[in-house]
Amino acid sequence: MKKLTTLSSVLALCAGAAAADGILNVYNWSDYIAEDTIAKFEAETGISVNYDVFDSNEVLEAKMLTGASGYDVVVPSIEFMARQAQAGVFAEIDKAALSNYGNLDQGILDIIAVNDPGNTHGVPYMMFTTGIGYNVKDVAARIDADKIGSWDMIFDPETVAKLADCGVAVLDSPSEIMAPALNYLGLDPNSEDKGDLQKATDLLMSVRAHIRYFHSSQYINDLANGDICVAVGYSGDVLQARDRAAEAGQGVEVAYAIPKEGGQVGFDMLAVPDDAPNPENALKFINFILQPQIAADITNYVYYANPNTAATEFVVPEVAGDPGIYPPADVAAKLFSLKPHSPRFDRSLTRAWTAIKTGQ
Ligand code: N2P
Repeated sequence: MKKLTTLSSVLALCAGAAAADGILNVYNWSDYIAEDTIAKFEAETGISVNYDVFDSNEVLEAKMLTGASGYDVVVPSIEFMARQAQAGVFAEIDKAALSNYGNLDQGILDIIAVNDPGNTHGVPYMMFTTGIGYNVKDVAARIDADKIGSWDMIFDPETVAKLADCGVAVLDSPSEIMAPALNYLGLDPNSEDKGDLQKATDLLMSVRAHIRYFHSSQYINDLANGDICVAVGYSGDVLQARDRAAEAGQGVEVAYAIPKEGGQVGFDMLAVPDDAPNPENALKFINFILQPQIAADITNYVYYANPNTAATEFVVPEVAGDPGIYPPADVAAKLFSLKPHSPRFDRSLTRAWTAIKTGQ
């Protein structure tokens, strides 16, 4: 018995040592990976993954700027990653360790390089638009057809007032709501002008009473269950709500619109914190994600477009042909992307956002 105990404790120690070498700590957006991606990575590499989720860049940024997050891979949007990289938060990506890097679309890498010169600090993961998810029947019963799929559903007091009773939700994301508000007013969505920020703040204040809540992931289930009828949300999340509604079979029909006035297109990046405990495993994970079939599996599951050219042939036709996931050229022409904020503008924006949320 004694011997057995000794043997098993030795084995346990070995297993412990192996696990210490074989760990990866991932911090990703909620609802942003296929069901089997992590299991496949663990099976292929023997690395065991701790997987945590967040739903806003601000939450991730606070962790990154504090440091010692313990994460090996995180997923900031490019405009947030750019300034975090400037603060020295991320390691340089060793592209020589990524045999699948060549699968990435060079055109997309070039766009990203505007904010991450040389594509030094991140590898693009998925792309999204920010638009309007809505309950088809509830909305049709309340507003004119020509208002459906317009930012009027959020920013025109008269229109949003008609939707308030069935529930309007807005992302708790200052930059991603202020930008379309500015755009709606005919201003530059990336303006850092104080007067422009005041105009956009006034616009949001004028509709504030009709907004039920600000949250960046709750709307998926609420749309699917018919508990709200409009949400400013992320493309794939709204499309996941559409599927959940259809599966529930309760007659709720959800649709996604990239508003006709234009909306934000964004890029989320795989990045490795400078103090990551397992940086080699981080690169193994990134290289794994860059496999065409793996990237396509994620797109097919979460309804976000990936930047992997070699994955295209594995994206199923319903997804590849969905204009909410792969916007057609005329819609794409109206999309805008966000630039990194200066710290000064960011402070004003945070103050304005608090005022908007509290309605004061
Ligand atoms: C996933 C949201 C990802 C798009 N739920 C926003 N970066």
